Amino acid sequence: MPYDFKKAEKEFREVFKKLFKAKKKGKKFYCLEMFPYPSGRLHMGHIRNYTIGDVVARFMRMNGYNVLYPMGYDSFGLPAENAAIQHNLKPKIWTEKNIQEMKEQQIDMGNSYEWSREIQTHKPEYYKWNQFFFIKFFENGLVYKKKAISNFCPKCNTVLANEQVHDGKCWRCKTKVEIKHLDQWFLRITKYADELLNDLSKLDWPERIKEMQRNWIGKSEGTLVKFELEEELKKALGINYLEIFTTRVDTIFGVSFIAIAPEHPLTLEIAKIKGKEEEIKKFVEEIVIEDRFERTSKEKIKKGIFLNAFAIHPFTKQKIPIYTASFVLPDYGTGIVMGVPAHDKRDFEFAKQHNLPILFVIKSENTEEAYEGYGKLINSENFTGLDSVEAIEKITKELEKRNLGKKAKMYKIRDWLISRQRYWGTPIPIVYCKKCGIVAEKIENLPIVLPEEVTFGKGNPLETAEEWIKTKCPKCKGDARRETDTLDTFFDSSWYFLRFIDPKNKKQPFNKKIVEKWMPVDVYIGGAEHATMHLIYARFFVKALRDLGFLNIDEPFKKLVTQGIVTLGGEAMSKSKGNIVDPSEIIPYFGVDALRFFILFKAMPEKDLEWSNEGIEDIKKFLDKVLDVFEFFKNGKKFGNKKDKLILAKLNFLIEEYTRFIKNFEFPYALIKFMDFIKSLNRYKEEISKDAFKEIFNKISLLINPVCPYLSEAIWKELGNKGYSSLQKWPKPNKKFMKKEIVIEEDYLSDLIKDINQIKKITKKERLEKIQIIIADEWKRKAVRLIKDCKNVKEAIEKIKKSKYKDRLNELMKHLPYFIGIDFVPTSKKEIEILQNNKDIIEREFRAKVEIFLEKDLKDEKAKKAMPLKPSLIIF
Ligand code: ANZ
Ligand code: ZN
Repeated sequence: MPYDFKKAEKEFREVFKKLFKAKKKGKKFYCLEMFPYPSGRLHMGHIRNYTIGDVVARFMRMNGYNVLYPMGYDSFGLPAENAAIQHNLKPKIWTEKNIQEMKEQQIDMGNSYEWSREIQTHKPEYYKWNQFFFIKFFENGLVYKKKAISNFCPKCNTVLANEQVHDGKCWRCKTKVEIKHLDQWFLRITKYADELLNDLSKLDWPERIKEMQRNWIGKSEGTLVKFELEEELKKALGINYLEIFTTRVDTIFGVSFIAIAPEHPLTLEIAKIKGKEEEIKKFVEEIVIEDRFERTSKEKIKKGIFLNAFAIHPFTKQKIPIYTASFVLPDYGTGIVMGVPAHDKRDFEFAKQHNLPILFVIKSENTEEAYEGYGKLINSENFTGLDSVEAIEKITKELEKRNLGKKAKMYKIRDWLISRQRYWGTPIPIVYCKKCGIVAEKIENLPIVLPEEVTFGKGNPLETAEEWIKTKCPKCKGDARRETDTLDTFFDSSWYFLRFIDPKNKKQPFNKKIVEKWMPVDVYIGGAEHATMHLIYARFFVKALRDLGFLNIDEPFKKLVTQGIVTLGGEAMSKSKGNIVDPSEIIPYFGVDALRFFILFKAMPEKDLEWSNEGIEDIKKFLDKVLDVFEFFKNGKKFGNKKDKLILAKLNFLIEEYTRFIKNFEFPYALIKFMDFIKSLNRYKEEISKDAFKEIFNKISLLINPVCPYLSEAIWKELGNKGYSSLQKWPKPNKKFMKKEIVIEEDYLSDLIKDINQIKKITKKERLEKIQIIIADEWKRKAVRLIKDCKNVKEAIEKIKKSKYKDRLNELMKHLPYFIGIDFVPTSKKEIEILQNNKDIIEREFRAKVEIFLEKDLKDEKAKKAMPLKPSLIIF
């Protein structure tokens, strides 16, 4: 009988909605998924994310933990505003309708969320605290306003943070970004660069994600070197040196030019002195609009202009020409570099263009191109002959002695640009007063609520809310105007996990004590695309809030699981590729449980998951089979008990292994074990007693709960149990039943049946007539016993080579990995006995005749392939 999943879903959906609550006491476990942007519909990526999370939450809850498992919506953001423009819908209405739809789908999925903690970031109750934090940051110098070269997306009509520019394009709409000079608000994330970097080592995160953060923070250790200016410039500029940052001070004897960033204030000043003002002004205008990515790429031709100026080499005292060049960025290092054409590709191209000397100072075979590696110094006065690493140290020391340089650390990470010229976000709680200047709102005036009466379509809609903009200065009560920029929505998602802990607090963003009890998040599950933005911002927020006294932890997310993407035809599902499988079209056919099972079974969480309709169909059939066996038990009149011992042993081994796999996030392995067990149960169902059956289904309904919550509850109820399986204790294996010698026979048999099926599939035989099973010789058993405790195949081979079996290594190679770590190798007599006992089962399974041979009794080449526990098989 097929499982009536629709009935179960209907019944328990309403139960799950209200069943789960974190308790006041007990060992805490905070399980969190990255909350979604309410686009309106769940896609497979969401489903995967939430299924993994729910397995963890349910498993930990059943294992006695006090689980906090909330859900909410990251509901500010551009799409709502674009919808407003396109469909003439208010962002709030559009957003809240989407949340409603998405939430219904999430409830369908049967997740064990505590819905009463739900957060929606567009609600004033929430964003009030964004404003509160903004003011606290402002008061403590962590937020500031400055005119800056900003990345501007012409399509989204707003500025973007550096992190939101990918390869020179807008992260959201892929439009090429433009560069603009604008007044913007920044969060001083750079203050925490070192700590953000160092604390990565404390985190149980995928190494890949940590590496991306390390690169993003981009710590670089090198040397600051002062190049003395020529006399004329010293006088005119009032400074004596140009300071450069280099990681390769070992190449200092190869310097043939110095280059200053076009936007660097010194560029124009020197140009003025040297009568090149007009030319340089034009050049700067041209360069400033190019993006960072192109400017620094090694492929692009580098533009530059000689400034008619010179500096003096700190060692050789030679005159070095000073240029301005596009590849030098104004906001990294000192914005000035020393050019070493022989050892830097960009400098090499630049030197060729400008006819500058290319002097090799690190030994290299090939002088046709730049050699960027380390090596032995040449042409470097006293330092000649040293190795790069040693030279860097010695040259830096020498410069220090002469007061011309010092060791230095630089970071690539820039302060986080948080202001956006858009409507659907948190209003920045700042007013501009003619008398007092930039003034933060008073805390008691919060929230500054987003006005509803605005006009969309051109520029920042908030600028059209004239009545709202007009306000009084909190300091002097005089006329003032509100800031019309809103906060980047990444601000909202940088602390939502703290609000979930204390979501209804009206007096504070959250209570410190309660937050300290629940934080950090024990497992955080989400997409790897958040490796830099969200996952750096949230870490920064926690550190900043710690320093302002709001909490006392250093890191928000102890363990991070980044799930792989869902693909179809090997490519990520996407609208543009037209290869989307919509969960809402899958669920009515196969049910929530089958979808969840399939997603967990098909791939390890971190790996990409290829969608397959046949795959989910198979899972559906499997779940029906579980129900078939269950029906058999419920309706059965006559039960045997010959296999009780065996099946109870198997059940308890399953509990042990399945639990271990789930704990380690190895869901596919857990589910393979589960499926194997059901196969055995089905095979022996006629010889299992009613009591054993009852015990088995009680345990099964619990084991399957995290994966298939609806099926779990349905079975639990049918068994006549009270309450809900979701709230029961996780089963423990009973050692009393776990006897290896009982299951070895059954394991042997199921492996053998699997192997026969495999061969049947490979040889494409519809029906089998005869199966010959050939048992391995006794000497192979001795050899295998010799290597079974080896750590790996390599070690096993070494061991055989040293034994008396060294000449027969080839004959032992088949299935060698299978024997590593195996705990029991039966004699050939025992194997024959097992086969004789179960011959009829195999014959029934394949409706074919079974013949059993000893390896030495059969002349066939295939017979030689027989190994202990892995007989050779010949089928007809
Ligand atoms: C001389 C030199 C010789 C360099 C050589 C490299 C190789 P990271 O590792 O990224 O920190 N640099 C410094 N400031 C720069 C700026 N504002 N814009 C563009 N490039 C800048 O790289 C440091 C290196 O990047 C520095 O070391 C400098 O070039 C360049 F054979 O100095 B090097
Ligand atoms: Zn004022």
